[in-house]
Amino acid sequence: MQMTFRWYGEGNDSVTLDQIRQIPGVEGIVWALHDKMPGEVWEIDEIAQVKKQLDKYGFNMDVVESVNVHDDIKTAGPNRDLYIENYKQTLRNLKEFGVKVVCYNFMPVFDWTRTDLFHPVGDGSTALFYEKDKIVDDPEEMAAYILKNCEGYTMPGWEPERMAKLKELFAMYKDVTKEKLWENLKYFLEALMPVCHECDIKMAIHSDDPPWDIFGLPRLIVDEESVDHFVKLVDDPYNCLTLCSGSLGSNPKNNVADIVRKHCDRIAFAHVRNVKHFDNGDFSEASHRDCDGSIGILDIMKAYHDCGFDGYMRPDHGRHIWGEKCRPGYGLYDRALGIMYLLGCWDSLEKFDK
Ligand SMILES: [Mn+2]
Repeated sequence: MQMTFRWYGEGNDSVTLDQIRQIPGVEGIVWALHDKMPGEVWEIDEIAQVKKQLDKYGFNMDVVESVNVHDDIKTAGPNRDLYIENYKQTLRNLKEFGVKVVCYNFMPVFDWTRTDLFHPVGDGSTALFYEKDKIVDDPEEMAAYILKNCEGYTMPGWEPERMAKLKELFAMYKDVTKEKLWENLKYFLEALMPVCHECDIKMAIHSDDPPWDIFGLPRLIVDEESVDHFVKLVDDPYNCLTLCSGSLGSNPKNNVADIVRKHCDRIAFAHVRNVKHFDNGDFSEASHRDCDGSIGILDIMKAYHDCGFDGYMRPDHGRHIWGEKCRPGYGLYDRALGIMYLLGCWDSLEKFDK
């Protein structure tokens, strides 16, 4: 297992590489070109700038999160082949820098969704929170809330320009049923696989967050059955998963450790975080410690260890603690604590569970 840390880039993150270097065990930075719109080619000179920044600290840039997929690809729109060609070119350019895994998602309209970005946890810290009854029929209200509360950061998938076109986006997806979305995903991946082989880059889809349909929009990667379907849809070792324990674990019916055991060979990138379920279907993000949440972090880590997982891992969202001002979910302190917890689990397993 190789531990990584997500970083939003110079001038775009309250956390610095200098700080990340002081967290034990971090080998690579999970990065992206955040100024790029979906569908644009990531150019060599732009990638080279990030490489230069990471090289200074000895971090690898093996994992990209995310190269976003254009809506024309998700909806089979008129320019989908053009955008797929652009995506292939981006993969070829990333290969020049040794990139091994590209995380992406195939969620319609919205990326991850929460109803409160700074919900009190009860100990003076705050965390991302999802109140089921608030996600009913007004996506614009929710988008306005997210934009107002993101501490001045642009959140991937929630760019103000994109949210301004919400009605248009919903219209684009009007006829995209779940079956059609699966078909469009298959078309996209089948087109990319030869380039992935040529470049030795794994495409790793992120689980949908939350793992159920919202505002009438279909969501694909939501449970064990859909993960089974996904790996068979394009049965290729380069067609992989970013298995996000927090996303899948938001549904109490999902047993994430079971999914890890079943599909470990197709998990290229592991997001590990904890979620606390409430009886009414709401959930709160929690510290990485097993007993602070509901999804069984220890079982998940043991499953990865038992399977000999040698892919990339990162702590996922953290709480906002010690008064830190940061991008929601992406502060330094709680994610650093998360890493120490995950590495503590891993080191113990390595030593005592051979
Ligand atoms: Mn995740």
